[in-house]
Amino acid sequence: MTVDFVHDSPSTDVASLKRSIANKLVFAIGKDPITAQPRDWLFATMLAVRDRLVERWMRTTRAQYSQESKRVYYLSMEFLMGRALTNALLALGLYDDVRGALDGLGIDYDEIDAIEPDAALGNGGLGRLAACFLDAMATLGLPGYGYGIRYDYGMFKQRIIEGNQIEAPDYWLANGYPWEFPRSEVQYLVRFGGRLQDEGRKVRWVETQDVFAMAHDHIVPGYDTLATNTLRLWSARSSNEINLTKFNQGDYFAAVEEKNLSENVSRVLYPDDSTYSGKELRLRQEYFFVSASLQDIMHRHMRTYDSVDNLADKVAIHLNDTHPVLAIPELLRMLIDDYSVEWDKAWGIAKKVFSYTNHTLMSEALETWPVDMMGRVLPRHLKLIFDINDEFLEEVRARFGDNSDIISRMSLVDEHGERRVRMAYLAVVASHKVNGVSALHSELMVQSIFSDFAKLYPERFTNKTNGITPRRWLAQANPALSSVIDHYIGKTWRSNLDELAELKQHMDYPAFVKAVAEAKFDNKQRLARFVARRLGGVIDPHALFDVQVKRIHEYKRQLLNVLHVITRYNRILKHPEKDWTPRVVIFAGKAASAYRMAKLIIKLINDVGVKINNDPRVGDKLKVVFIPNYGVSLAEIIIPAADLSEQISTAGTEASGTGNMKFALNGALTIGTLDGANVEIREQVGEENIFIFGNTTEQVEALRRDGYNPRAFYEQDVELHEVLNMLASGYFSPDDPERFRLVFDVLVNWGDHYQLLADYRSYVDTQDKVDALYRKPDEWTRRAIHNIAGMGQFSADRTIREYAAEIWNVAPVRL
Ligand code: 26W
Repeated sequence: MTVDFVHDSPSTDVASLKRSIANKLVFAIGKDPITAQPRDWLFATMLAVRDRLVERWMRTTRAQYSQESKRVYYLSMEFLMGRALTNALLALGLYDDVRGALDGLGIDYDEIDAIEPDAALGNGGLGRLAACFLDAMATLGLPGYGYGIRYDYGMFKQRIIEGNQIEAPDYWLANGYPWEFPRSEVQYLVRFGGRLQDEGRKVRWVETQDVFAMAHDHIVPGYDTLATNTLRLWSARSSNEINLTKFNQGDYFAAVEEKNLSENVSRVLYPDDSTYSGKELRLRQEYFFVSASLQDIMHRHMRTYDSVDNLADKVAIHLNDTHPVLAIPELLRMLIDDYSVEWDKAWGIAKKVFSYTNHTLMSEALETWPVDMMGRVLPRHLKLIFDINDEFLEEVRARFGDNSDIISRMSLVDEHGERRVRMAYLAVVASHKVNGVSALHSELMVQSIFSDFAKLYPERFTNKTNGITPRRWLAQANPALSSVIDHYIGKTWRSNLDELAELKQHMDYPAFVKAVAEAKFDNKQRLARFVARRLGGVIDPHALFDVQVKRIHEYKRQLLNVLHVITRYNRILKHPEKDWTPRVVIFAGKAASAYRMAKLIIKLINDVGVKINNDPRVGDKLKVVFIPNYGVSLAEIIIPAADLSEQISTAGTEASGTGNMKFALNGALTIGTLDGANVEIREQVGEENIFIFGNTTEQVEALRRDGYNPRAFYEQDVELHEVLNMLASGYFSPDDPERFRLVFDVLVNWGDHYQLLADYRSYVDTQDKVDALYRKPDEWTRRAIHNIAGMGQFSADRTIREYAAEIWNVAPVRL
């Protein structure tokens, strides 16, 4: 560019920040400070801070172009970003300055921070992992792009009314969202339905119903680096504004109806991560964002290189679970039909571009789309999948012989009953790497769902143990502990988490141990205040805070936790004179709206809480709290306050878990099974610093294989017997004695699929050991420090470095 282009680089001293915020309030928000509301100040501050990111963002993008960097595109249906403001300020190193600037304007930072809406565009672990990965990619300077959907409604808001979950819509965009840049000039046409016209090698896809995908960009700041990445979210825009004929005939509603229908595709996040439901709108959502993203990727590539020949050298596309797997036939479609590439070459390119992460082994959550439906919605893609399958099954025959068993087991199309496309198999066949998310899960993955494929493509399967970003999950969520750590080992752990190991050297300084304990106590007081404000209940920060927060699922076994709570209650009633270790058992989490058992578990937790919390014989010895509306921002308050982290899934069911890492990083001790990443956490912190209980994967398997009789546990364990009888007899539901009969039946009479009763005794006995240790506060804190010190391995930076080197083959951009 030769034109003289001058703009003001925003300064970052307190006085300039103050002026910027004031200017934004007046000129961008259009508010007089006399009448400005807290939200006006929040938005003004966000805009002022965003300004400080834009130049870095442009520099990063330019550097990627000029260095012809290979880029990685992380395709995910979910990004659970949470709040953006504090994260950006910490990344920029401007946190204290902006606080000061606001102070000078008479505004309390904490007050405006608390009203920033969470970007809650995800369900749980998979969505939050995507957000942590974006943070790590930016921090490492990798050219990483997130692509997803800009849902109008994110994860529903949960209210608890009379102990029941009530869902309310999360219209997070209601007041606008100053963090995003709408790009109305970046729109791609996405087509559905129609029919195919065969033209030899190419196929014409005609008479489609079309919708535009419009880009919205979010800045993803790297921590303590100029590198700044992009999360691009697509929102649906009708392709035919309104139907003018109908409009002119005076039927205004019919005229806008079509527009509304086509824009529905980005309306709402599916709030279910437990069961695959096979709804057509979901298929449309998946294709919608995948098609827009691939068009965008191809557009960017062709602008620079004008050839598809080097696509695999410059583009890596990562599939976050199977939800974006339609990217595979979509890339083939574009290469073959739009760029006239022949099949073999197109397929060869695709197999180098894609990689895929599996996040669950549970069959009920694996996506399979009816052939019928796919044929209607995406006829061209179905045909391409059949073509892939033909070629793939040839390979299977060549390797295993013409064995019809193997062929039908491995086929991308399940022919039993209604024919269905197996999306996970398609992902495996088209990806050069397939990974699980913990050592155990990656191992089980190749032994179970992908065992045939692992024989055919052994080099393809690998492990990438999950990680979390220490910026949000320690620096931002836990300033109290962060400043203690800073004092002893300096501040650079934020981008090099392995340095936390140095904390062990200070273990013998009583002042250090005391400071860590005090930070925990501060955080417990902070949570107690929050609970008092929100729920009106009083909890004592001196009690042991025993915390289980995550989606409500039978496999995560919140019910096992409840069985222990009731056991403890019974013991207290029998021996009120004993010197009990006071506990507050804290739950939070959402249930999928159609998941009846999960909702019943929420009701049970609340009913048990009402009984115990109001029983004068119990007093402060035991309290049960259900905190509504779990999400990223609530996690940031709860996790730093935990003494004990409940990670108690049936061995073999939790792919990794990432909450487990967040708790340990914040100095909670884990009580957990040998499941997911718990196994690796134990290796890192030492087995004396974690409470492991229950059956191993092998033992769980053996019980399933050889016959498991939960009733025997019910009959033989006196305490368990009593607890279960209380559920069945309506002890906790006097208003409806039958309410929890179902829980009893599921556990005692209907096979107890997740084997709670088999692990009950071991769990309860281990909880006794927890009590004993908590009575030695210094010893407890020392073990907590071992946990903090052992978490270096679980930084998302480590995980992303491994993906970059071993899967994506991408390198940092030089700035
Ligand atoms: C199609 C319905 C559906 C939607 C989402 C089924 C399954 C999912 C996700 C795969 C569920 C999920 O979030 N899995 C979690 O992924 C985390 C990140 O890898 C792991 O830490 C958790 O163990 C795993 O449950």
